[in-house]
Amino acid sequence: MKRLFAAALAALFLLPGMAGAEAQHGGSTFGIGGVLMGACPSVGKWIDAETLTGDPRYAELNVSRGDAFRVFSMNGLEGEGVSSALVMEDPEPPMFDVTDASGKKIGEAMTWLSIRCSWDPQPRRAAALSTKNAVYQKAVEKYLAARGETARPQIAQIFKVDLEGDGVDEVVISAMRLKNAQWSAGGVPQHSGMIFRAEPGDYSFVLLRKIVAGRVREIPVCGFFAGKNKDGLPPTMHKVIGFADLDGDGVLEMLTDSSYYEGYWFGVHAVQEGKVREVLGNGFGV
Ligand SMILES: [Ca+2]
Ligand SMILES: [Ca+2]
Repeated sequence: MKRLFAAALAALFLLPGMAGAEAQHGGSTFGIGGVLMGACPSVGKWIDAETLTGDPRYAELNVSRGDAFRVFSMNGLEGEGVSSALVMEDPEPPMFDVTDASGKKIGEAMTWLSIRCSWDPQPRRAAALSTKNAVYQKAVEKYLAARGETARPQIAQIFKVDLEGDGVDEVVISAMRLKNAQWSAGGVPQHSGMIFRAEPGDYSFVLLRKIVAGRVREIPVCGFFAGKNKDGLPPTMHKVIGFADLDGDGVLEMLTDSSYYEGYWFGVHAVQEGKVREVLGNGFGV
């Protein structure tokens, strides 16, 4: 009875001028590595940064100086603070920082998630698994072979995470063979840096392993395959940078960083009916 009364009271105060679902949801706004990615005014509705900054209908969700944001890494909540004003300098994407009470920027790394929303965007955490895992080595080898790639599997990251919260874990793998890429001391991929041309046979991809209708399926998230590279393409390094529920439906989206010669791209990928779709992306470069 008490709850019913509270709900009625909330509806009374929140509903005028707003759709019911959006009033309860409150919307989200988020950036990765300081790049404004977009907003979700409601569950499953993805607004890109260009629309968010240009369409007056979304002015409430746009970033202004002093908005409350939380900053997350793969390790969880890194801090809470307020946003700077948006910096709009073409051709760069809109950028903003989040600073703590002492004015210090939160998130030293390039790839942290800054988000403003009313729910917990990280209700479940991903666990990093050993990249030497034989089962996943075999899976990647099979995936490459099916694409006609003869290069041996070279796994960079493996994460175990329950995306939907249905009690069944998904596995997200990034694998790459980029002959001239930069790797950190710990064997973690860093950046494809200033490599102008990929070597033949170079590859880099992110794969979701998921049980769909009782069967294990491998669903591509994003990928680069140089093949013989007759066109002389630079390599793209794809890697996983996080998992978060950005639209408030309780399902985690996959966040990726794709870097290439003088450019980078952050992607937000959602699983929809057994497929993976890039629902939002933003970055810099040609
Ligand atoms: Ca699951
Ligand atoms: Ca979600």
